[in-house]
Amino acid sequence: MSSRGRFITIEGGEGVGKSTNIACVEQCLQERGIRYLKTREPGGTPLAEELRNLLLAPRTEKVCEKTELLLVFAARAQHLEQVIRPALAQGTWVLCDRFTDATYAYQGGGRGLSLATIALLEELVQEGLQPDLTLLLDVDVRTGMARVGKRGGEADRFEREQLVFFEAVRAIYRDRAASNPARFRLVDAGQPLASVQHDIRCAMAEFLERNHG
Ligand code: Z5A
Repeated sequence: MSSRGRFITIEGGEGVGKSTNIACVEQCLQERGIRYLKTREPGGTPLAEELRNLLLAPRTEKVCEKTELLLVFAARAQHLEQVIRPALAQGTWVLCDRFTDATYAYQGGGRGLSLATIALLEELVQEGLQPDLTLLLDVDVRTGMARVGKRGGEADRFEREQLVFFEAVRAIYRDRAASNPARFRLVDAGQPLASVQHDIRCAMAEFLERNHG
């Protein structure tokens, strides 16, 4: 039986460059010949992608904070059972664009829901499963928002939030990284792209050294 795969997540607030940089993480895995699966949250299965669409679509009806939280965890439960756990059990590594740290940051920090409530749902859905490595891309909020503005396209329900929301998101992300240094690697995403990718490669090299001898 092959050994359990490793679970890597990439996180950050608006405009940190997750989509741009996830390819760099993939390249590190490919160079080592590691079998991996790239996925994302909310989403990753047909049902969870439908829930993602419900979550992100701008709408006139106010979405209650608890409704949002439950939708996020409903999508996660499906994703874990259908995709993440089976892959890890087969020895496939999982690279996930956002996971539960985003829930603490967006629904806890941004929406102001209790972190203890989030922890309860986390335990219910994850039963102790945590990422092995979380790359947190961090940039000051104004810079990130300016990048998203330049990228263009129609803003989703989260992207329509204001500075104060994203400051709260960033604060929770940073707190979580500071209180869990064994799992998190904080990357300064305000640097030029080449420097960001250099730091990601260093973080990955260190992790691979320990996890893929
Ligand atoms: N959400 C939630 O509320 N609760 C949860 O539990 C989860 C999620 C899991 C969708 O996520 C939403 O779901 C998300 C939170 C919520 N909120 N929003 N919005 P998503 O991950 O799909 O959405 P996103 O944040 O928009 O991700 P993204 O598309 O990866 O955006 P990004 O991080 O900003 O990445 P980017 O498109 O690569 O970069 C933005 C621009 O900056 C782009 O033009 C780049 O060329 C540029 N860029 C990137 N890096 C640099 C550097 N270093 N210098 C200069 N310019 C750069």
